[in-house]
Amino acid sequence: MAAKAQPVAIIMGSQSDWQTMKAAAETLDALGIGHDDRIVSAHRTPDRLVAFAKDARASGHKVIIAGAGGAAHLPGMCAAMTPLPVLGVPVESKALSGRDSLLSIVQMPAGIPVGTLAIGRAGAVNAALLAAAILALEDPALAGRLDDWRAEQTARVAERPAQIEE
Ligand code: RP5
Repeated sequence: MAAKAQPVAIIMGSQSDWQTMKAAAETLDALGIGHDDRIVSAHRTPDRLVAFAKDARASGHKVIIAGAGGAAHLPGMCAAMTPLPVLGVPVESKALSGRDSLLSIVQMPAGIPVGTLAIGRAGAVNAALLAAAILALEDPALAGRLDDWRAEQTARVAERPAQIEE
């Protein structure tokens, strides 16, 4: 029997990106959203990228989160080959602290959008939350879980800072 299609695909250019992208996976888990996590490199596995992106919609995915660092062509190339929304996460690079990743992902030509998030963990978490918000448009139960997640986040913020010994 074929595996159940997951609404979100998380793709990343390298195993080294998982340290960042697992924050997206954990956030989706917290919201009860299924995801398929894959290493798909625009440069090292271009045929895998083409096969994945061209089949993504038929595979049942609804949103793609794509994380990459350095010359981060993965989100844009993926977006070029699928009509699904693609959310790009710039992974922090060693050489340029992720500025290279950010600029590679954000400066898409008009006509092929990539929703670009912040560099690093914040971007990965927010990509998951944005994916959840997109899916929640047609899923009232998920919309309720997303409301709860945000309310819990608000409740965790103290009114005053804790006094920490120096
Ligand atoms: C990119 O090159 C990947 O997305 C990763 O962020 C970066 C470095 O990859 P590794 O050399 O660590 O495999 O393609």
